[in-house]
Amino acid sequence: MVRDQVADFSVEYVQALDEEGDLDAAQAPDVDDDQLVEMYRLMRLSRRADERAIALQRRGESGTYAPAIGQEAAQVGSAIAMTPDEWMVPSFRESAAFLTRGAPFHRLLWYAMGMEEGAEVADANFPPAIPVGTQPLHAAGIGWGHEIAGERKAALTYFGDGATSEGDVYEAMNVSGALDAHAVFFCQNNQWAISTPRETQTRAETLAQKAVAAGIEGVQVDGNDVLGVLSVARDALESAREGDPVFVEALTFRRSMHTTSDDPSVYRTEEQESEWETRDPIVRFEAYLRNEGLLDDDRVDRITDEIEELLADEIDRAKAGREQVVPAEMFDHVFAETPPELQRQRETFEREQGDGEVASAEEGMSGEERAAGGEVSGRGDVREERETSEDEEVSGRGE
Ligand SMILES: Cc1ncc(C[n+]2csc(CCOP(=O)(O)OP(=O)(O)O)c2C)c(N)n1
Repeated sequence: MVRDQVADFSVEYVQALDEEGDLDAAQAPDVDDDQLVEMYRLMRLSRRADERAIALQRRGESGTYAPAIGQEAAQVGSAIAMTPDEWMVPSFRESAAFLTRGAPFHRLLWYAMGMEEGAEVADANFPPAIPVGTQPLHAAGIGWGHEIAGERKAALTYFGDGATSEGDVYEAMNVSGALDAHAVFFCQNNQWAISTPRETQTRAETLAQKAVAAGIEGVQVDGNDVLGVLSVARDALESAREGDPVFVEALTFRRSMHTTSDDPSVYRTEEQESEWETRDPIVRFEAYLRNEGLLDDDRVDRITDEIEELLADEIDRAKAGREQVVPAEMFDHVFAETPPELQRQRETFEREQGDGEVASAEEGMSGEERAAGGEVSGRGDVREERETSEDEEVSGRGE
């Protein structure tokens, strides 16, 4: 009888900046001073943007929103490692990653407000995926495309710990391994899938080891350490660009609610929350930058003021755009050619909507214009609004 061990694996854990803000030089990525401060600004921008989005929802000015509060290091550190023309394939919680990639905040708000314009595919950013764990398949497809085309590019997809229990996620990793897809699977293990804790999500000791069965590399990183994440994401992207996909598990914590429809106090304790408060990604990074002499009170105040001004402006843009929306347009972007049943639904919706201003704009349209998406529909105005904002570089990245 033969009885041999045929497989053995381990999972590496990476941390560059510890909880006190001390840097392990051996793990530190190469980043210049301006980039360091920019990463700090993006993390602060993202947190504040989420706070403002929650407040808008509470005032009834926006729909459901999924904040990334607590996950800024995981998202900023990974998104900034990508080149602008590499595809980001996000879930519904990637506000910090969007802002890092230059998406304007008003577009995230439009999405939360239920506007089609917020879901536009722009600047190599896929729209947020609401069905849990479906988007890694898209990244696998894009990544396989890069392999076929011989392009040195990679797609990076974001998903949560809960998504790793979905078959789609494993299938995406497996097919990527088999076909040399240029894909990075970036899991933000924020400890909760709504009310399901990580402990009951899976019996696997790490989520990163889920890569083993797919035959691809898996690595764990301190997801509240922006420098560690940057370092790991850079390596993962480099590897993926060569046709070797990587699974990254970023250990982090969702500090806030799952979405604005959720109340975490129902399922988790204050002790759990305060334990992670001490590992806040922004506090740690700020301590490091202050130690390095890259931040002081004055600079922090200036960054705070700039962020407040930028967000106030973006919220005004979001609201102005919302005023011009024609709700019936939600039917126009489902199929290239609207099938008769959907057209019937659209007409019923328009008839029953009874919104004076919108109805009169719609009444002014011929059947042909309506079928064509309608230049007179008001969408043109929204587009103009968006173009203006992009021209003026009112984005997360612009100063
Ligand atoms: C296929 C599918 N099943 C269930 C849901 C309902 N749902 C929305 S978010 C969520 C939990 C997701 O948790 P996780 O993947 O850890 O991501 P997180 O929200 O923590 O970022 C669930 C079950 C859904 N949107 N899609």
